Amino acid sequence: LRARAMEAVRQAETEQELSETRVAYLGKKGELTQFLRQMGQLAPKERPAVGKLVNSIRRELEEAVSRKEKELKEQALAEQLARESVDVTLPGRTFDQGSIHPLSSIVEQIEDIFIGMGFQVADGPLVEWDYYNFEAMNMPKNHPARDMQDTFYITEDILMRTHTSPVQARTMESRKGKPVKVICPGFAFRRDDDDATHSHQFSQTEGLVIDKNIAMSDLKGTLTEFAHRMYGEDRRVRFRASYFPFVEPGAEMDVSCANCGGDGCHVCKKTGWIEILGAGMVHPRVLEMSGYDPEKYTGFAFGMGIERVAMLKYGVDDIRYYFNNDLRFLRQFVSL
Ligand code: FA5
Repeated sequence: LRARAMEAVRQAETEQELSETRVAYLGKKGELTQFLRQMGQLAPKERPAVGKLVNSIRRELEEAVSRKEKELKEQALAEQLARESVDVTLPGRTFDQGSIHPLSSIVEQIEDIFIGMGFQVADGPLVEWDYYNFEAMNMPKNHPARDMQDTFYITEDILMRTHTSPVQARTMESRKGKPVKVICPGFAFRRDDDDATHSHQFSQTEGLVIDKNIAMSDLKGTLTEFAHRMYGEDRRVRFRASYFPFVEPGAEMDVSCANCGGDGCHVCKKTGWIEILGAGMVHPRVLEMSGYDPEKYTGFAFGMGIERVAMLKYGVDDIRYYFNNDLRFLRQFVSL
């Protein structure tokens, strides 16, 4: 019995098996316990010796069981540790990381350049009164220049702004006749057909400087400096006379094409130049309507197309890439 019991303990492979073995020999109905119960049937003088023997077997068995129990526990722990161990040499799981959209990055660069020249950043609503979008910009109702900027109307008097110029009038009103030096980046909307260089929703940055003795040379100097800081000192700029009802005189600024270096290619439509903004000296009527005395103050304003600035900077030849959310396009800008 002793040998059988010890062998059973030795062979137990799990704590469950060990516990079953212990019950089988040492439990209330276990073999060894039964044996002790039958002691009454022995002759009285044999009882002490047999009792001693059985008790010593019992102790030995109990010790063997607890040793084995410890052993099995350690083994289970080792197995669990092995199972749960982390292989630090395995390649990590990659996860997609977002990045700044190239247009947002361009806006930040534009803001940095102008803030560096002493400008503040102003803001205005996208849904705008006809008054600020057109009338305060010297385009009364039925003015033919309104046709150049057909828009989406909400009501007869409320529309999606067609340019960032209404922020000029709003800023002048809030400054109440004091000097102004702001840029205002934001969305604009037009009923233009979408193509490689036009979108029905796009972004502009307005600029407005009003003070005493502001001249056309300030406009040219500021915008030339902007182009050099944005594109590099080697890029050339040129100003062409143009017309906008809210400035006099008006101009447009072109930057030499980076794609062909000015020789002419498909990006610049073979001209060597790309137009990025409209500008001019603020019209006296516009100053007057927003509470400034045109005899005392002069100013210049400009409005640049942010997508155009970005296309020129990154050599992108279709504006629609900026809005399609194609990850193959956007991932090229993750380092911005
Ligand atoms: C204007 O919007 C004037 N408000 C700019 C201005 C401001 C002139 C202050 C004088 C003084 P224009 O319509 O040309 O002008 O637009 C300016 C720029 O916005 C364009 O050079 C172009 O880069 C961009 N732009 C205009 N329409 C679109 C369009 N549908 N999609 C993408 N960019 C556009």
